[in-house]
Amino acid sequence: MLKKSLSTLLSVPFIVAGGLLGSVSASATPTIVLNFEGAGDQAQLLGFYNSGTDSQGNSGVDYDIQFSSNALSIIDGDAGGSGNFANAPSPNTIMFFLSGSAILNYTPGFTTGFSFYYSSATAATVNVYNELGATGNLLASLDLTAQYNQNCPSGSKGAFCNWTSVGATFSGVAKSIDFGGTVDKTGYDDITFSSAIPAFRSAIPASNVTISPDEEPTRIGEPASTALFGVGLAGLGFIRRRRA
Ligand SMILES: [Ca+2]
Ligand SMILES: [Ca+2]
Repeated sequence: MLKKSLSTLLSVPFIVAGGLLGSVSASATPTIVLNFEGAGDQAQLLGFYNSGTDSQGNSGVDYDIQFSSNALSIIDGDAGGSGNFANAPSPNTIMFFLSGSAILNYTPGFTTGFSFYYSSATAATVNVYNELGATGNLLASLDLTAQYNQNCPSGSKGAFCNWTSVGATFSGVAKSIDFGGTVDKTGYDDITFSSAIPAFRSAIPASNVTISPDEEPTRIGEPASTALFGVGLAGLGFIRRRRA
């Protein structure tokens, strides 16, 4: 609702002057979507979205977003990487945290809302704060469920095959996100700033989301395995093998 109202504000500012939007205290920031495409396999994201590179020398759009060293990208095994997932909203790369505090700082700040897709082997809460380093006031909380392998389409090629969107609106300016207890257990994609609704499967080659029942899924470990995120780099290094 807020996003729509602000769009109206931008197009016909004189109409809403002194109107019902008086409660909006911060200027709306543009929507930014981090889809992690182009980042490396098991790379530290670092300056990938900050005019720098990830730990493997790849660079993305400059959004002034600097990642801490424990935020990693991983490419799906079906795209040549070591990831054990399927059906991500923007194949073939996602983000996860392997260790540490899993805090993402966004110094310029963002308003209105926050959202993303996730696939998780644990229930957790993601919190948004108005100061860096997960400090200051709590602006929003997003609850995650352990759904990574639930209700996946038949033939999904990867253990983490359920990607669910979650989002929240808030007032004020947010500057950090604490991904909480999701270290080593949760993948993220299409992380969206300034919108409570994440980008949905935009600009995805159809070949990356089509699941063919005729193609035998490659072995992805035991049914209950959470190998992709569950057992550290050894698990992350698990590379799916194609049949000859
Ligand atoms: Ca896959
Ligand atoms: Ca992606």
